[in-house]
Amino acid sequence: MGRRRTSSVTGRLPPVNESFIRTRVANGVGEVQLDRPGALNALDRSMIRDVRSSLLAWRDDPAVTAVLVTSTSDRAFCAGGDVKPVREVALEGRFDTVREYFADEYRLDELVATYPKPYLAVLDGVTMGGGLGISVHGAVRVTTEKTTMAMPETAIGFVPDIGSSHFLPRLRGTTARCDAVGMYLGLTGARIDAGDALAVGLATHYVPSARIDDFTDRIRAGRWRDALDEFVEPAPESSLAQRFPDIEMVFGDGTVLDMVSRLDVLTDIDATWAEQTRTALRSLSPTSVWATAELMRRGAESTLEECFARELDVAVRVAATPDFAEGVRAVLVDKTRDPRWSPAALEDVDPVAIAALFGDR
Ligand code: QUE
Repeated sequence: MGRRRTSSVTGRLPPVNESFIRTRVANGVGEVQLDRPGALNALDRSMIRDVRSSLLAWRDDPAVTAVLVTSTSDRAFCAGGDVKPVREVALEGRFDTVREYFADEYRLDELVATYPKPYLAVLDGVTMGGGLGISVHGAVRVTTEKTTMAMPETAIGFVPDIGSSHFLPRLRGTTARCDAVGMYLGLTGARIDAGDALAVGLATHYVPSARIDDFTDRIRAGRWRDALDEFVEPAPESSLAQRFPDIEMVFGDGTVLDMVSRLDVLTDIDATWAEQTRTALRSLSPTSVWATAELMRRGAESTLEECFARELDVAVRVAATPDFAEGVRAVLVDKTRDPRWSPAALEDVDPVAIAALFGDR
């Protein structure tokens, strides 16, 4: 596993004892380095706890005027929550522990969202799921040509969480109506690049990867505004933006089956994109896809706090479904990528089962 070259100014941060994060404070900047490169910085309970402790201490420390979050991996910022142990615990029926895991994670995300000091995240690599939770809610999200962003949970029989039912429906515009692009990203788990992330507002800045070490050194020297002024370059073009009209037509309203059927029948949308999107939607957990559409619709009219609370209830119930155990097995445990979903088709999902995931009665 490659490691970023040692920073010329600061060197690598000393490890927190027995921890997958490193921290330091210098020149008024509190820095968290995610340091679990072998797991692409997937967030386990200890990381969630340790990052939150640092943020809480720095929030109330007048010597800290800004927070920087980086990674020691040259491949990933953070691939998500560490869901393999969550699967184990769920298979043992220990749903109180499942709930504690997600509650801890969302509490951290909420702290980022309400952080009273400038919060800067450097997303120089894979950034998925929980990785968005500790970045997108902050003020500054810097991308590079190595950034790959996604909310890929429907591929593992889970649902987009970490507050995404608040920010995905609001990507482009502020009306209560659910944004079609957010619906598309949440349902399909589509991977997007820096240009796309900037076009939809998930990212705020672009810096070429080769300049990231100098950029972060400038921030560590206590000069984050200068760093942005000096190193930020224009956003690359977005291929996703070219698809906005198609995405609007397909994902703008209606049920999941309406959306799939529009991919089949609309003749004025890009045929290659329609085919890829149809194949993707048909390969993901049908239950997860239906639950995600409902999460996005409800999230469009909810506060962030309400979204976290709803996501927590839904996440714990989804973790009890066979699709979660099967999806995590197929993608992350055995890596066979051959999940057998139950029910197997979008047409076979029972609306009553989806309502039950939301606690409706
Ligand atoms: C969907 C997900 C995750 C995923 C892949 C998906 C996820 C996650 C990881 C991941 C990746 C590499 C690791 C690891 C976990 O992949 O949440 O431990 O080494 O954490 O399609 O939701």
